[in-house]
Amino acid sequence: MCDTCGCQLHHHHHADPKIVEVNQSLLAANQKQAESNRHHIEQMGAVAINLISSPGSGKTTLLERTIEILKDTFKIGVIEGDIETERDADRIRAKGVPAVQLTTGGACHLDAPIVHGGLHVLEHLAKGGKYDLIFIENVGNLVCPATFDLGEHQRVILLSVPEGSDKPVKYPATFRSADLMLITKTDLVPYFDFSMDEATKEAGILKPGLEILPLSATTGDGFERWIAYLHGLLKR
Ligand SMILES: Nc1nc2c(ncn2[C@@H]2O[C@H](COP(=O)(O)OP(=O)(O)OP(=O)(O)O)[C@@H](O)[C@H]2O)c(=O)[nH]1
Ligand SMILES: [Mg+2]
Repeated sequence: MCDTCGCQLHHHHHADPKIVEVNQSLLAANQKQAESNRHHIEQMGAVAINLISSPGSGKTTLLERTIEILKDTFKIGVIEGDIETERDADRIRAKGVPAVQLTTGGACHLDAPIVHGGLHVLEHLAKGGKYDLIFIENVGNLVCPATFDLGEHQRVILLSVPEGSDKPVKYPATFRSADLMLITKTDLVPYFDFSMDEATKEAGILKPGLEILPLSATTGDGFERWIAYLHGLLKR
């Protein structure tokens, strides 16, 4: 459970009933805003992807390489969530793509109201306000973001090889909420005690049928399947 925002308090059996009530109404308000965000994103012509992982699992690096490959094919926009700093948005802008940095001022996850503000800014950064693909990079955290729908169409969870293959079992709610799981930094497999079998099997138990793609943003290994997945989303 998260001390900053109290998210997932509603799952905590020792919680004060008053806190549970406040939390449920907060989540209901979030859900309502998320539906409105989804509509707004569709009005902008786009499909949105919410990227969730621990800090440093490779979200921004994945985006940098993906943008290099796809920026002449699709109109891409990025919303970056961080506790502080414009660093990740600056990395994306350096690739020539519009990026909005949202800073949460301490909170460990993005929520739908803050993303709503980000969508309006992103809209003004593109000609005609139109995009094909909007990536929302969540605050690095494997617990809190799972509870908050941002209005995305797809939720992609990254697990990097150095974190260990036990992470799906240890953070089940997050992996259960995934539409796709990326196992990142596969170039590091020789140096870590990471079991592809364990990670894949456990994630598959939490979310039967979950698609899992291993890749490396350093070598580009596995990117064909990731790029094909993105093409598939846009054909729907
Ligand atoms: N070896 C290797 N390193 C990688 C790979 N992808 C990312 N990294 C490194 O991992 C570190 C963290 O990468 P980021 O992309 O900043 O991670 P992030 O998930 O955006 O981090 P936060 O935004 O802080 O949560 C950087 O030093 C990257 O160079 C990869 O495929 N292989
Ligand atoms: Mg990042």
